[in-house]
Amino acid sequence: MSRLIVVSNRVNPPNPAEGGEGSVGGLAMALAAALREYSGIWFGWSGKTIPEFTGQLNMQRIEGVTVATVDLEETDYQEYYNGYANKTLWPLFHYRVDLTAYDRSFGEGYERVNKRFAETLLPLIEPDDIVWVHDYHLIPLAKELRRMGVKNRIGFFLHIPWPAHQLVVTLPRHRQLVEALFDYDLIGFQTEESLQAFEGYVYSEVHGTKNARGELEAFGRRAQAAAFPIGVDADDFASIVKGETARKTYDRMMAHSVFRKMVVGVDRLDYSKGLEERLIGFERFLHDHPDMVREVMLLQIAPLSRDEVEAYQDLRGRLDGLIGRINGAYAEMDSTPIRYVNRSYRRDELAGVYRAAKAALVTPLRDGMNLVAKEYVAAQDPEDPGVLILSRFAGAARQMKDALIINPNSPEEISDALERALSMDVSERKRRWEALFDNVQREDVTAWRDNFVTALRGRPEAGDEEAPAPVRSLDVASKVLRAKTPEAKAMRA
Ligand code: ADQ
Repeated sequence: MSRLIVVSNRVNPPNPAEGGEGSVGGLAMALAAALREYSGIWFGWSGKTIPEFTGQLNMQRIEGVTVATVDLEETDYQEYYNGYANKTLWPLFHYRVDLTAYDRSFGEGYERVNKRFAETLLPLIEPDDIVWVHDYHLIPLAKELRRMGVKNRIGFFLHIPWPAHQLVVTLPRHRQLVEALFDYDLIGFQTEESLQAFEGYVYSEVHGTKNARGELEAFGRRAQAAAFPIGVDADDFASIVKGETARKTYDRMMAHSVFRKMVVGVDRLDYSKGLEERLIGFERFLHDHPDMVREVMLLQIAPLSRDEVEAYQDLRGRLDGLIGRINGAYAEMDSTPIRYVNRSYRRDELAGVYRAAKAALVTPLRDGMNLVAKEYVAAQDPEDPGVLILSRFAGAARQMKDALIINPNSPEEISDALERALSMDVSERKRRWEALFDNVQREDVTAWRDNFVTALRGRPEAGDEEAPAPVRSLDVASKVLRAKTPEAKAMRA
């Protein structure tokens, strides 16, 4: 069996001392779970900076995963990570053109670091390995590896949305970015919507086509593109919620919310997550339902993220002001409507918090998927589940149709959904939760990994009689492969 080499910007191996996970973030959570059972290597940036780049690899074996990391220069960190990744691509791909910085030095830093990553990774790649590259930080990595002669199959998965054509073209050198994607054999997106937006760009901007095998052809090359919605380790989550830490956390949360129903929000502090809109919606709810003011509280957990970037500092200031205003207006001597926490928690603590919450508010303005929505569902008590309120702009909304789906830009919709969630009878809560949990469990992180890896391995080279059958039509394949149905199992076998 060939080895799997996973490449991502940061490498966060699972750490049992932290409740089984590394640092906060959806990608880290997913990859830690995905690599747990796989033989292979996880390669990326160590998170450290040094005065001058050396390309020195640091190899470690952590919890069954071989981890290879490299340090970056301070300029790399500023231009590639804080710059092109977090000030250019992240806001643009989340439809925030107003926050997008188009600075030539960022683009140069991005290319330079991808080249450095490729040079450092090269000696680790063996002929049969397959390479799986993750996220917007590393789009040009395959291009660099191909230049160095790497012929292995290389796949790319984008964890964030692929935006509409009109937005992509605002990026200087957008063609080069898209062309670099055609050095991958397989390009994965979270949703059909992102896939279609990407295809739309390829057809109308560079006059690409789709061939009879369902591959996209452009720039004189071809690549397979499909949607692979990411999931969580649902069974693991459902089991850790029964553990001691989760139960203690649950008890503590229940004790702190006696006579009150707790609503929870858990997000990295990021402008894409719709935190301000959520708070304004909650304020609207308090205004619309004065009788509920003493009966409901919102716990918002929002660990700081990318706090060297100005847009994040600004958001933090606005949230502080908004929460102060709402608490000032609606707090009583013995109750505060919003409890706001800027730190991260262990996974098993979060599980206990989710279970104690009667509703979860997940209100991103744009989100590739949103794993919190899935974790919340996985952590519920089947006999008395809470209600998920979910933005239609989260990728997860495509699969989680039994949530209360809202438009986060509408305070009224958030207010109405809260009222509905908190007064919903147990039979409707159970019916909705069962449908949601069924999906979260079926389309979990293992299915996501296996579907992607199978599709990456699966396409035969022209004239290769020994190779496995080609993935059928991509549209069908992306739907079939991601499911845990007998047909999908047969295709994966
Ligand atoms: P993120 O933008 O980081 O991920 P999300 O999918 O919600 O967003 O994942 C956040 C993860 O961080 C969750 O697993 C959550 O439990 C964890 N987390 C959040 N707050 C925490 C806290 N205070 N303490 C501990 N853990 C915390 C990106 C994309 C998403 C996509 C994922 C995976 O932006 O759209 O779903 O990658 O592909």
